Amino acid sequence: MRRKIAFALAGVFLATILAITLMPANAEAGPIKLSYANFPPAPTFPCVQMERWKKEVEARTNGKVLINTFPGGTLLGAKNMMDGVIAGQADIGCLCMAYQPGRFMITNATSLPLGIPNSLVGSLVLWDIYQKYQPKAFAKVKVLTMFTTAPSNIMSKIPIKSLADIKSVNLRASGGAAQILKAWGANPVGMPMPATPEALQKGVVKGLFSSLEVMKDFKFAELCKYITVTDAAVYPFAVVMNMDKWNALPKDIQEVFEDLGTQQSAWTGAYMDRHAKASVAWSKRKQGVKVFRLSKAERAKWNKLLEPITAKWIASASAKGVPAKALVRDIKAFSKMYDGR
Ligand code: DTR
Repeated sequence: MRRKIAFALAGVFLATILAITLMPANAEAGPIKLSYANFPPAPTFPCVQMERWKKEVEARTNGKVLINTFPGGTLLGAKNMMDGVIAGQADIGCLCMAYQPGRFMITNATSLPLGIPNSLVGSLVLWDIYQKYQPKAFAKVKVLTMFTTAPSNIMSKIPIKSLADIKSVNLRASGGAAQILKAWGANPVGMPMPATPEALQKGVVKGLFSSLEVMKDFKFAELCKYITVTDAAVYPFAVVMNMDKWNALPKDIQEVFEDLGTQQSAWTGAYMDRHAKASVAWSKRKQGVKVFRLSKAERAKWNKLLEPITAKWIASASAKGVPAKALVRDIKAFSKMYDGR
């Protein structure tokens, strides 16, 4: 009897050891955890799209992947996002490419004044441009998605209805958009978006040039009581992942991320367009903001001043080896295609 019990116990012991050694490594290690850094505050659109992506990834991988999000520059800031992800300080990061104009010349061409009508079209155009041209600037990372803002407009503390009104006014803008303001005679002051609330409060600038959802998300409508509709240029964004972390992902997880690339671009574009409209409505209703539309004649004058910008950019970018002419042609053609014109 004793021997039988001893055998049975030995059997259980062996089975347990076997079960432990044969258990797949992943089941022991638990879910794959990835950090995702973002530079602006949580309620703003880059972070809203980040939370949406996180939710989709966690659902589509049945919890095999967990995304830890870090909004508000808590892990990486606006200007060290790309290098921070390359160095592995964050696994994933969201960056505004316009803040480093020389580094991302190909994708930043989408911020030229080429008439991209909205964020949905801009986002799909940018994603196609990235895929077609495969810029070297992204060779050290895996690009998960790209999207753009809605077109930029002037938000200001003083009414701006004409070129005379905008002359020498300090307005905040970044990247290529600064040239647009300069062409209109304003005095562009460059800084990333998270630095703008303080600059407005301190009076360093009298307004800014950006997509209009920021009137609500940053409460700029409390200070800027005027909007001048210019619908002039979009700002491009990218979401990038550390290359080693990407290479270490199982194939089925990589597929989930890749499937989300275009979908996330379109989702963010549509969200941005909806939200910019809601922000203007809120600004008018709750904050008494006035919206100016330039007369046809005035608008023609403003547009005329922007014409040399693209030609000048083509000349200087071509000199640096960028296929600038083809790029501008493609951006215009893709934009028409997605806009259904
Ligand atoms: N227009 C760009 C980018 C931008 C637009 N909305 C937000 C919100 C949060 C951060 C950046 C942006 C800009 O003016 O910086």
